[in-house]
Amino acid sequence: MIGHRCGLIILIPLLFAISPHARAAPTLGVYPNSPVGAGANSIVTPNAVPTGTTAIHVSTNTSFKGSFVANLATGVVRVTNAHPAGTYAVTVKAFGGGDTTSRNFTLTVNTGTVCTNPVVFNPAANVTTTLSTHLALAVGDFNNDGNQDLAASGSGAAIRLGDGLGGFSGTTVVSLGTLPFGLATGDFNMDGNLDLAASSFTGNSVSIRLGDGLGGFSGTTSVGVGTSPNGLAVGDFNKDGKPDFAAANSASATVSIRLGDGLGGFSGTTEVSTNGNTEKVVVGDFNADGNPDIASSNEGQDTVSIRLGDGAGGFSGTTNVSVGNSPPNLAIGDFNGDGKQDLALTRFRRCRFAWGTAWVVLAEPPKSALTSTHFTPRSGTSITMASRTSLWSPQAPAR
Ligand SMILES: [Ca+2]
Ligand SMILES: [Ca+2]
Ligand SMILES: [Ca+2]
Ligand SMILES: [Ca+2]
Repeated sequence: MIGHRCGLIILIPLLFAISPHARAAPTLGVYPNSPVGAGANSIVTPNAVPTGTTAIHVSTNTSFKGSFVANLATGVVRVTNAHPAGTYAVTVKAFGGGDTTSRNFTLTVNTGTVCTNPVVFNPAANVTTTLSTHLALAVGDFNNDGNQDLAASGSGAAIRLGDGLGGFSGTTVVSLGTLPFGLATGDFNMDGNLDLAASSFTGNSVSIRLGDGLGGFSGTTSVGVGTSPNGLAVGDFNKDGKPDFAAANSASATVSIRLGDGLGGFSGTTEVSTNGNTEKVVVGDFNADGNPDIASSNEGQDTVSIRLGDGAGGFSGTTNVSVGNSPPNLAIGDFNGDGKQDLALTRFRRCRFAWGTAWVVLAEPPKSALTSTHFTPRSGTSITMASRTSLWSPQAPAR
């Protein structure tokens, strides 16, 4: 027995001496607090390059609707389409050797020049693709040149690279599952290049395609979800620093939650019940507890379901907000500037092609006691849209 004890005492320090670097925690430089204009892009450069790092993820609270991507070699964080205006505490998390290291900085998104009414949008050139129909759109900087690019799904995803002046070019079409009604972006393998996720309505799955940072995408990963998935949203639901996704399943009255491994893979079987006919899903933090929540539009039920996240990948609650008019689409924003996240919904007037307004629903206090009256439809807040092409719905494809 004495001999065994002596052996252990010698062996433990010896293991550390043989492989000190295998257990070294990843390092990150210090990031400066940085400003950026609303709707603009920016880069935030640390004072040192990362070491021992195999993946980096950048996150902030769910009010921020732009995107972050970190370069694995340099640690530089690219901020794309920063909005809305506000001050955000940003966390940069490095992974490596089984350890993590975090750095924080403040991103201040400044309000641009205040527009005087009426706001006028001038027509720009149409972007053409070879797809016969267009089912969903996503925006991101796919070739890392600082200009926002477009992905449009139909029979695959057409990628068009922006020139920063409103023009787009390219011929890339990325293979996807059938009927991709939902499209979302994120850096799923955390290599610093934006990737694509697309729902497959008839495949009951979500296609994951990994970006090469040059505008190309590859991979054949297909993640099983519920029945007839439509809308998609990306968030970090278990707060492990790795992007996850939520898929709205229109035929199974659920939202599928799948957790990312930071390498481009997803797992899990969580199905969050909704009020039915679930078309779209968005990620917010409606009770302001720091855990991402989800809201789903339930077309045909005339409701929006709010489900609160536990920060571990689970969701609870039964709140269904009556909004009427079979909302097919929804988006999150703070439309009255009170710091609470509100919802905007498109109206669907039963008649397949006749819609023309967006409906704004404002969140009401108190946040700590969220009920179905928390989100109150406001009369007089409809926004008249120029034409049906201004507000696209997957339930009424162009014909
Ligand atoms: Ca670009
Ligand atoms: Ca990536
Ligand atoms: Ca996660
Ligand atoms: Ca929450």
